[in-house]
Amino acid sequence: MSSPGDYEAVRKDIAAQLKKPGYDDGSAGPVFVRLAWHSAGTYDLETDTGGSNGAGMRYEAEGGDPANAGLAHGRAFLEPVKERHPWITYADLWTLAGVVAIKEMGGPEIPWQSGRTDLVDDSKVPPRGRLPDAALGAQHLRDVFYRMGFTDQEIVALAGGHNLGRCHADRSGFQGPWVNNPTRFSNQFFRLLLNLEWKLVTLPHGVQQYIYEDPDMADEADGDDEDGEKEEPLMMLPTDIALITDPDFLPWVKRYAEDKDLFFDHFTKAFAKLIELGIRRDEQGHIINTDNKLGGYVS
Ligand code: ZEM
Repeated sequence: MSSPGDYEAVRKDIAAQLKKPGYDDGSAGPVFVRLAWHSAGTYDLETDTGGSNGAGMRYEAEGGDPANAGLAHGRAFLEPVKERHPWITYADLWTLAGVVAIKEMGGPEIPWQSGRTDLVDDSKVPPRGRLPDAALGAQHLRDVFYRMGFTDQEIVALAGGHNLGRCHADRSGFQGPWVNNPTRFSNQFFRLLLNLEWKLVTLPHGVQQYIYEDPDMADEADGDDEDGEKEEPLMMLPTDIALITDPDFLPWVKRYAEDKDLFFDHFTKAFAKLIELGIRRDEQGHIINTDNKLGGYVS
């Protein structure tokens, strides 16, 4: 057990949890990033409710939201870290895990501050339905992200999170990775979004998504490449395609596709803002609204 407040020790243990042979693409990193984002993405500016403070996903009311399907894997992967550092709150652990994973996968260093507290019961978890629905379009993205206080530019930057990980048919209904190397953070998502020909397909269970099938794959009748590994088509969600069909999102996609440093800079700022939504701090960085309607009582 580390001494309370030794976040460096926690960071090291999170990093040590990333490698997961046999799970997805061999890394827990992407699901940690999604866990951090979904813990925060419930924020509603108008009522000042939701957000990463509280860690409400431990309760069925939030954890069982179909939008959070699969995130139990991420939470379970972090249990050994919580056991070694029992003084850290889940709300801090989940946000820190996202930040550490991004960095370890080649992404930027995102500023992170501690002090979130965990709800003691489910009476103050945010209502379901606040997270985005990938089957919808640009208006829906604005409805959801403006509600949190984000701009069009920040929406596009944050959507760059889809450089990482994959969709799972048994979680969201969608299937496949967005990029060739889904455990390496880069701006490839934006380049592929612009440069490949995306074809709308209906999966056997009725879900619609966009795919790109590498023409070289057609030669390999059994779908295996030379290494004998399964090739699978790259994919885009309907909401990802909305980023190139919407005239106000498209210019940001183009800029991030051209300029990785700009993308990293804007992603850093937007992600740091995301995990601080609903949290107010004093000059020393201490959270001053731990017992407001967000909940956030120390457990
Ligand atoms: Zn995602 N995301 N996301 N996202 N996301 C999925 C997976 C991942 C949307 C969405 O519906 C989905 C952001 C924004 C948005 C990640 C990061 C971030 C999946 C697949 C869906 C359906 C889930 C599954 O089947 O496991 C929508 C509509 C978004 C609105 C713009 C933001 C913001 C993110 C972080 C900055 C990541 C890393 C994954 C991959 C998770 C994994 O397990 O591999």
